[in-house]
Amino acid sequence: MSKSSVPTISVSDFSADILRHLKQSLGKDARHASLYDWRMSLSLALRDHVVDPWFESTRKTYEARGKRVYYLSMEFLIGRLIEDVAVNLGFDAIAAQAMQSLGQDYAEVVANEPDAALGNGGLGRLAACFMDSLSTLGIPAYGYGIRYEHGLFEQHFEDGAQMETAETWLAQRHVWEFERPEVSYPIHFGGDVVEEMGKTIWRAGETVMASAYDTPVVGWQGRWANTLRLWAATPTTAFDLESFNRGDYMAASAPEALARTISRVLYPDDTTDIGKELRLKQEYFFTSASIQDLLRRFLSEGGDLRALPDHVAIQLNDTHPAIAGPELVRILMDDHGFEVAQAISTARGCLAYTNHTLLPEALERWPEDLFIRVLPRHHRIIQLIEAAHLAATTSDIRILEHGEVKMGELAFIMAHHVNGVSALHSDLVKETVFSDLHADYPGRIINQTNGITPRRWLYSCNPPLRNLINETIGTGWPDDLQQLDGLSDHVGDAGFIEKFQVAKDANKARLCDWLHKRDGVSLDPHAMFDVQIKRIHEYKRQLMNLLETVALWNEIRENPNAGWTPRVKIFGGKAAPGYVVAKEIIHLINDAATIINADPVTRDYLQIVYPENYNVSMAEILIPATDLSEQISTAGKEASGTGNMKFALNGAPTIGTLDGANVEIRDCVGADNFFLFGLTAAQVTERRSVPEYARRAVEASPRLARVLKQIESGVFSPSDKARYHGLVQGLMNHDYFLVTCDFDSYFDTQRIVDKAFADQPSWTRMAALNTARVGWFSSDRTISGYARDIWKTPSLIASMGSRKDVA
Ligand code: GPW
Repeated sequence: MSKSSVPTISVSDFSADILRHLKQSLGKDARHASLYDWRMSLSLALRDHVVDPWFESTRKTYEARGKRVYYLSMEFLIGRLIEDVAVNLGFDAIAAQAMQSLGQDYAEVVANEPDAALGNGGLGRLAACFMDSLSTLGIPAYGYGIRYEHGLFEQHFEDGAQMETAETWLAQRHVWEFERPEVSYPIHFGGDVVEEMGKTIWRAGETVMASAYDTPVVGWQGRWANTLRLWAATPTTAFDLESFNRGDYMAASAPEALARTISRVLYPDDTTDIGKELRLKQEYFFTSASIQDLLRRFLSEGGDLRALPDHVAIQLNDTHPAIAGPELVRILMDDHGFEVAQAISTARGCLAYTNHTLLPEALERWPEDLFIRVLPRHHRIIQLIEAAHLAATTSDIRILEHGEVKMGELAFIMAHHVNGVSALHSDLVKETVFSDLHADYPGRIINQTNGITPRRWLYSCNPPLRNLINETIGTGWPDDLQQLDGLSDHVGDAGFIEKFQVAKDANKARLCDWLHKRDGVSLDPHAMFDVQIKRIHEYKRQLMNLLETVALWNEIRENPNAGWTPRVKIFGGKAAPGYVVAKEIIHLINDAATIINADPVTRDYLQIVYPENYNVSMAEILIPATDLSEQISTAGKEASGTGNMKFALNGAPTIGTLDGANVEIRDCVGADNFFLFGLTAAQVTERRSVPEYARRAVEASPRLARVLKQIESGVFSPSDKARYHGLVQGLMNHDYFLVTCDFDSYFDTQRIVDKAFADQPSWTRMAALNTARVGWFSSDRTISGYARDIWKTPSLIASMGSRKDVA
């Protein structure tokens, strides 16, 4: 790959750019500028330097006449962009110096940017990492999604309970995007389907417009930039003048309100029940707009639709855009005269599907009557797709069954490849949810283990470690992460280990400052920072972590002078607003924190903190400061996990189960550098068939029985002693996720962690080996795998030259 990391601008020139934007774009001078004005000016000055690589990439893509990747995703969990752009352009040091020369605190200006939180968790963040890697690798690609007016809700705690308020990132101007008023498409819903002169016609009942907003996504060293195109819903006619003139003002603005509702808000459910009509409309809205857009692009270049699969690779990020199959078939048949079989095979040639979960409650199914009401033409096309599938195989798997439309089956049947997101998960996809379809279409299911972008998740979020790595193995690693292997040669060097520890300590100090400023909370920087941050879900077992914390509290109280390793248990994460049990778990963690943190006997050894409103930007502070990474899901339930990779990369060993990508992380870092516990996926399945397995596990563990009794009897909820009665009874009677069965193994392994942490040099060596050995988990490696095995798209970067040539 071409290497050109030398920024092409001086600090004084860049400062002048910022001042020019302050004046011309913000209408302020330096004396009157607010933090917001400075942030906007800096962003605009950076954005100017993205435009040339963006145009150049577009031109190269056009000239190559090759294939483009279209990544369709309901979610892009982006976070802030200033640092991302500055780092990728090689402008990070210059931007900081320029702000300083203007009398501004760079970190403060950067932190003024609201997170773009257009996603719930792992699936959305993966899409954002993939966009970064697609650009870094120079693969022509578009991300397609929804421009939600309100991103993921903001969380705050009232007496320990989660409360939600609307997120309002678009209340301020979003500087990174370019509005494209000329790019808009009609999206139809409802109505009926009629036959007229041998033609099938969909007479829609309702139409909204999808309008494009483009954000350039620049890759490492500015060598390439792709586009993230997000769709906003707008009415076909802004205003019903007739109603207005009658004086009916509500009716006059009704069409506008109705249309805009579609892109109003991100559904806050992460791997939990969904199935609302508006959600189906959102899915079809952005999928149809994206398909219309890519077809327009293809046809405008003079393409013959029969050759579409040679030019278009559509990746479905889970089943949320699975309607892409029927939509493409519909357009090929109804608008371009394709026969059914030809339309289906052409569409399949373009489509691939990524499965991200085996949890039954997250596998999308729509009531058939609702589906017919919203998408009558697509329902008929699904019947045709199902018939073709049944005719071509000996299968008895259907898409339409028991009055439901099964989107997983639809996506599978319409895709040329289906991939899981970790080795274990892909095996389970073959063995469980899609075993029959796997037999019908052998070879269709493949694996692409997830990855994370090392630009955001090491270079940018962890300056102390970045600098140490640079001085130890050079600066080639951010786009070739396997080079971190080179650190292995240094872990035997006491001087290197010392420096690694200094870097970790600096990150811990940064977290302490941040938390103290934000929440007034003080932490002991010498304690082990034990961190579990992710969405709150029963299968992720935050509850098991809390139970272990209470057990530890009990034991410290009984024997305060036993030489305990001080720990801070840090939790972070949101619960879906309708997920009652997850909200109870949050409440319990906060209640336990109140009691335990106030205990003078244990105060020096144990503290619980749960900062409100966990998001991408908080992760960027927490992860580099972490000593121990909690990846403790019930084996077989976490498809991959990606936080697990971020922690290991930043030098935090894992305590975890053999689940998702934990398995591959452990293979890479070595069993000695990973704290394994718990049942395997096979043992989990087996255990569930044992009668009363939870009750037995509790009876066999006095330690656990005591903790459950404390919680149930109101030790942590003195003002409402029955508060956790249901939660504890639920564990005793159902415990589907085997918290009780894995508890002892988890507790015992935590005591091994205590001992290991007490030997600081040896712990730090383990931490350094984690960093050295997880280079494989770069999303560049993942995207290379998709490009090679699924899309068959080459990189166009070699043909592009260095950034200097294009500047
Ligand atoms: F249910 N994931 C997620 F599969 O964050 F669609 N949200 C979701 O709605 C789903 C999956 C879905 C996560 C997985 O839980 C996690 O294990 C995985 O690492 C991540 O997707 C990216 O593949």
